[in-house]
Amino acid sequence: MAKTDTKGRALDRHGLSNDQLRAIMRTMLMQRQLDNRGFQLNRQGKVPFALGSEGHEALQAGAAMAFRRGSDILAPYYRDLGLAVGIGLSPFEIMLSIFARAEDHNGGRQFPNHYSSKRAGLMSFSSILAAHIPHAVGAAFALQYRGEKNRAVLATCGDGTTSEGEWHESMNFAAIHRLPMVMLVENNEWAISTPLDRQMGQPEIWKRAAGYGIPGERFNGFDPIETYAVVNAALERARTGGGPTLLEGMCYRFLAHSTDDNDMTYRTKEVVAEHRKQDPVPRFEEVLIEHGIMTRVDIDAMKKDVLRETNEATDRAEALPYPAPAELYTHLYEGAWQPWQ
Ligand SMILES: Cc1ncc(C[n+]2csc(CCOP(=O)(O)OP(=O)(O)O)c2C)c(N)n1
Ligand SMILES: [Mg+2]
Repeated sequence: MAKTDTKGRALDRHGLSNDQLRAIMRTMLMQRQLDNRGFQLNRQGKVPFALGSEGHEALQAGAAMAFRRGSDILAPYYRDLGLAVGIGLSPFEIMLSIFARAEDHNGGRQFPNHYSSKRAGLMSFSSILAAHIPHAVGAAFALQYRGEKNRAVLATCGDGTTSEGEWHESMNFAAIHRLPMVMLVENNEWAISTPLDRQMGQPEIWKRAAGYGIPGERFNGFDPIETYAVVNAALERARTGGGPTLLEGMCYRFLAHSTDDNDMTYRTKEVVAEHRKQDPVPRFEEVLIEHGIMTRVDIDAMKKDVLRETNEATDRAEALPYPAPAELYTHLYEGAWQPWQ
């Protein structure tokens, strides 16, 4: 794993322009702001549920930069707020989902934080762990079957999800057919209250790639540039007929699993504080300042702008109506059929 500390060294930017590096910074700041807003709205009693993704910012913003808009497909999981924003969902679209308003892409009927967008190539998914991985494999198989070159599927999940049978079956199938797919595992060391050592006997998930006969790699998910480089190389291999890759990005879940979880029942404040020292957001701010890509003034202005956009998106979405009760069965049954008929 490369070092995130770049002090005194030239920045290995892996071909990323200054504009792209600033875009990564903005995605990370937006993710954190929207994350916090979800928790605040929940505590204000305005939304029933929110999921945090603090600690995953660098991993998701770096991976989003490697995603090719307009041709790649993203099969994400519920903690992928930064990936959703990074591939082009607006804060307003995120807020429509969190508030479950009728104007939301899913009509306000999905679980909060379960965004989808046909425009952005973001597949709809469920909260059932690993259920979306066979869907991702199916999408990759369709690309191959139709001979659609230069397209790939980026699928993500958490460390705990790799214990599911569907995960293994999907990896096996993807490997056999050399599908254009990247399986990106966001290893945050926890599956709600289950730590890694209660989840698997071999804690290096990337090593399972050898068992499938595909390339595997672990990387530092607190470093967005390293993440970009690794995910980009794997996506490029997938797009050009080189088959699937298993990637494992190391990060940490700084917040509780969700607004319904109290993490102090299974870990201590001290342990979390120790991991917070690696917080990828201030670290990346320092990297950009150190290498003259942004100044502290630029970053503060960016934070203000992100807050303004988040506030506007919140107010706009909150003012909109819920789906109408009469719409309850729309899209559930074929045609105009209703279950009481
Ligand atoms: C099939 C299934 N089993 C259990 C759950 C309950 N559950 C929801 S999230 C979660 C933990 C998942 O952990 P991980 O895959 O590491 O992702 P993280 O939440 O850490 O990002 C569990 C057990 C579920 N949603 N689906
Ligand atoms: Mg986890």
